[in-house]
Amino acid sequence: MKVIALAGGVGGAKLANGLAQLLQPEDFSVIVNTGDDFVYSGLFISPDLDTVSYTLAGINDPKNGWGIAGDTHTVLDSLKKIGHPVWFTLGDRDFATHIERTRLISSGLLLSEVTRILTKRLGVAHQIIPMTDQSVRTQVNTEKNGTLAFQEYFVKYQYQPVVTHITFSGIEDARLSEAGVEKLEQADLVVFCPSNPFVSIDPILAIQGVREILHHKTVIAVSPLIGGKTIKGPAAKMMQELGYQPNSFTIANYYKDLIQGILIDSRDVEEEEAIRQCGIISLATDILIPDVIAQKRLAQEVIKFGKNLLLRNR
Ligand code: FO1
Repeated sequence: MKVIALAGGVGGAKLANGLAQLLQPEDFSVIVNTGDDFVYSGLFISPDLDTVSYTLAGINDPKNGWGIAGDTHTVLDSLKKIGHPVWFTLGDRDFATHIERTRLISSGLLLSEVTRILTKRLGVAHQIIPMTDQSVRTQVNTEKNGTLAFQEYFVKYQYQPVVTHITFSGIEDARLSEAGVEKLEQADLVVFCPSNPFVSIDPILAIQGVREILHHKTVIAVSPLIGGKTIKGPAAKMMQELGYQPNSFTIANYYKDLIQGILIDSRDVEEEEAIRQCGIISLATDILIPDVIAQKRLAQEVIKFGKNLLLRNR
């Protein structure tokens, strides 16, 4: 069975890591959101691509989920001392990734080619694919702070501004990367990772042609919410601000034209009936995956659930 995951940052990386532990590189790849990308001090930063890459390489910082474990901050501290504005934490080894990515992009390579080179150098066997080689930038429109670039909203303002709507600048001209088209078309099972639906999965789904491919696939999602709260990040807060009830039923309903199944947490078992009434099959299990053992266990359940749905769809 060939599986492809759609992922954002930390939550997505964790499930992708579990799947990568169980499936061979030819049977599993990940398409990653690049709407969070930005240029910081002239460097091309791809936070979600790096979070997924570092996690699959086993070098991610286990406390934050992003960045590299044990990284030092000499460059950042020195920048601060000489007056450089510092609102985004970059470790020294992480800086090396951004410098090299920027060099390779400036030499004319596509982001997907650069990602292939960088992940290979990290020893990642599975393919990590940026959603597009074109520039798409997530813009968060807020009640009091106007339009913010995603990292400004997320890191500089600590996702405190109230969100009114979200847009993906450049999306009209974006195309799924070549590797993305190939892997998505080959896939038997597509998994939406437990990532923020509005700012991690939606940018991927907004790319021309993606929804059309998915309409012919068996697709399952893993909820990013437990007991109405986000495991990490602003998904629940955003849902409330955008007029949704923050729960796993809302997630199922939000994806209902694309998914056939959803994994929710056992603590949300009472939402199963409402999910069933949307025509979606649910599986209630433990979806909290803080470590590799838990990531592998959930990935096993995802694969088994997906196989059952594939058999039903035949
Ligand atoms: N998240 C933060 O909350 N604060 C940071 O300073 C920060 C730095 C950072 C550096 C590199 C990287 O790859 C990710 C980083 N993140 C940071 C995480 C990132 O902003 C978010 O995880 C994603 O963009 C949302 O998926």
